[in-house]
Amino acid sequence: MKKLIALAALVALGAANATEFRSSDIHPEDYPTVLAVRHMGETIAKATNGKHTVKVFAKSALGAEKDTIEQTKLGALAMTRVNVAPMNNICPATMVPTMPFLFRSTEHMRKVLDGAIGDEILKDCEAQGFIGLAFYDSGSRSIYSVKKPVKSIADTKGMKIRVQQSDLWVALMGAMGANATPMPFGEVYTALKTGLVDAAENNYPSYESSRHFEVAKYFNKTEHSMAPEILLFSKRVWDTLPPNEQKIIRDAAKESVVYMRKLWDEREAKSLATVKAGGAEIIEVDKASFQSAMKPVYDKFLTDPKLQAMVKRIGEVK
Ligand code: BDP
Repeated sequence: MKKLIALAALVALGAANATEFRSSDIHPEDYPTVLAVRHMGETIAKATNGKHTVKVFAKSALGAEKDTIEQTKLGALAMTRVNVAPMNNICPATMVPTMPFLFRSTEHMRKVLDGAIGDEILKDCEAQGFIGLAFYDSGSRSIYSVKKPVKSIADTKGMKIRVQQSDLWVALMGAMGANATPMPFGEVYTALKTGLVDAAENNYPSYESSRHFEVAKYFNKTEHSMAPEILLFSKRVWDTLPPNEQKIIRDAAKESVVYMRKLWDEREAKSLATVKAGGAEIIEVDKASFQSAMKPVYDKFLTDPKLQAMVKRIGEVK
């Protein structure tokens, strides 16, 4: 059934002269990722004299990330903006920028993802049916907890922590002594509130926009991963487009990164102020205690020499 629907959508796409590319996002309308894809759509509309437009469906209107990834692969959806985490099991190179304590700073992360390494990771998704268009910032992720603060790795022992749907993420929390519970983002608020999990982890803007800070007031600055966002285009739809239009889309995506980063920096500062005013406590953490426990995660997931070399190259980017 799913396949049939996808096929019908493809036929419709092929037949139509002007195309509205549908793109999904789990975040609300005013979130930097949503605004950036909209901006990219405007660039595409201008460059194609209105032939192609992008319509962004925010707030999980088209489903959770795992589902929209699947729809994009089938061609039922032209685009999806997701975190790299739910791509970890599908496209191995996306594990690299997810790895704990990999990037030294925001500048380091941006430089790596803007360069050859970033392009190699995007390209790696092609064999799985996705055109990787761009990475967007997602800041760094920290653990936020309901009942008690986390000051060092001793405190995460036995904690039930929600993670994104990725085996790597389950292992990452395992290395902290925690029990990972993978679930879609939209279910986390209730899971925290009902005690299904003791904690979750994310950046300031997501902690704020999801109102998770209302139920988990300790924001513990573990800053354990800078797993970026990724913008994916359906290869099935892509292959129906002429090269000049593909180029317009690629360029518009890259250009939207600049726009997104400006919004991101503003939003991080604004979100921090909002959660503090809402009662969140920002906790300083013994980061080294977490950092030194992460070797098993690298050993287990980065067995491919190509990916190991990539980590080394990232370290060398100044
Ligand atoms: C946010 C990402 C979003 C993820 C979410 C999560 O922007 O793509 O779905 O985290 O934790 O930071 O699921």
